Amino acid sequence: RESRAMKFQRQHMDPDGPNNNSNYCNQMMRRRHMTEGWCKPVNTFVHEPLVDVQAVCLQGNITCKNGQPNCHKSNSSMNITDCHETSGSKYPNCDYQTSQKERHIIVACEGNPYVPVHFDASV
Ligand code: PAP
Repeated sequence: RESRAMKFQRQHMDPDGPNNNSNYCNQMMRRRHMTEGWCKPVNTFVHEPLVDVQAVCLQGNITCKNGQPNCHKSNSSMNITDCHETSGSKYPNCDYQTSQKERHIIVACEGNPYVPVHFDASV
């Protein structure tokens, strides 16, 4: 079974991207299996080395959106792509708007090793 840490990497890590293409989210949301059973409405991909994203778990500790205490905000801004489902999207034809940004990321971390398991926000 897929661990939470591996699920985070599948859903949120794309160190070599983005491919500079307005179809990025349509392709990646499908390729990373987030359009199976439903269209995941919002998802962010991070275009930085995995070690740099894992290191965020050692950076500023903050409260998560759900009130849990295990969130961390990156010291540096990172290259990300936000994917938002469009108003016309209808499962199984999931359709997304692609927006590239440079933001600080906030992730929730768990376990030993203490690694990212959830993408909370970008600021
Ligand atoms: P996403 O939130 O990164 O988009 P999601 O598929 O919702 O991905 O999975 C987040 C996982 O992190 C959840 O575990 P699960 O896959 O076993 O359901 C969720 O419980 C876990 N998690 C740990 N800490 C938090 C937190 N502070 N806020 C939200 N989810 C958290």
